[in-house]
Amino acid sequence: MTPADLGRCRLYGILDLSYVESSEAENVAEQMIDGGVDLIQLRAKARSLEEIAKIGATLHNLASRHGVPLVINDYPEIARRVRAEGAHVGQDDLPVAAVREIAGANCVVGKSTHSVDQAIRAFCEGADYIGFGPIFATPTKPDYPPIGLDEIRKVHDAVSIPIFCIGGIKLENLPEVIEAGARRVVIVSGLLQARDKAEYARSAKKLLTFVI
Ligand code: TZP
Ligand code: MG
Repeated sequence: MTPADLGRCRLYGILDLSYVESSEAENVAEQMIDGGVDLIQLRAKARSLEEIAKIGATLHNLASRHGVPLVINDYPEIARRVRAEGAHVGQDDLPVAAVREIAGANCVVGKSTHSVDQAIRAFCEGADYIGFGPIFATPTKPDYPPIGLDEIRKVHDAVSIPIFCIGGIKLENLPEVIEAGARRVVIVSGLLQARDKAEYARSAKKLLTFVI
């Protein structure tokens, strides 16, 4: 995946295994792809490395058949092993250059940021994209205070890599997130808990498609 490909991504779906049984991961990823997510991340906070690598390989197989890039959260070594297109890390993980070294030069590297200052630092560190949030309070990342909508414009003025707003974003509040300046978003629980996940993604994508 090139930076230009990344720039075309609007809807980032995270397959978070705290919402999805491992046995359902492939099926859910298929629904996300059907709904038009531009990127999929595998996020697995309490699973063994072997299990994450196994699911990662299955998802990569599926996603690459559909031309959808796969990103592995937290484990650049697994990103390399399953030939994922991206590796994503947080503030407490290795620096971007070290992640790139492990994941491989062809892997894009994303970083979670929780303030405009952190976003600037991730940009200077060489991240290919950032997550920016939580915008709203969210049970998916409960210990982080929400940033609020007002910072969205500030972060877009401050850094020029793709910014994916994240945290508590649902179909219901997506219009106001876009209105506040977001061009790209990540949706986790809203999508994974939707009765019809493909339709949910499709609706979100439609709202994002017309954003300049
Ligand atoms: N980073 C910042 S907020 C968040 C992460 C991983 C969780 C987003 O999940 P949800 O369910 O869309 O609020
Ligand atoms: Mg991490």
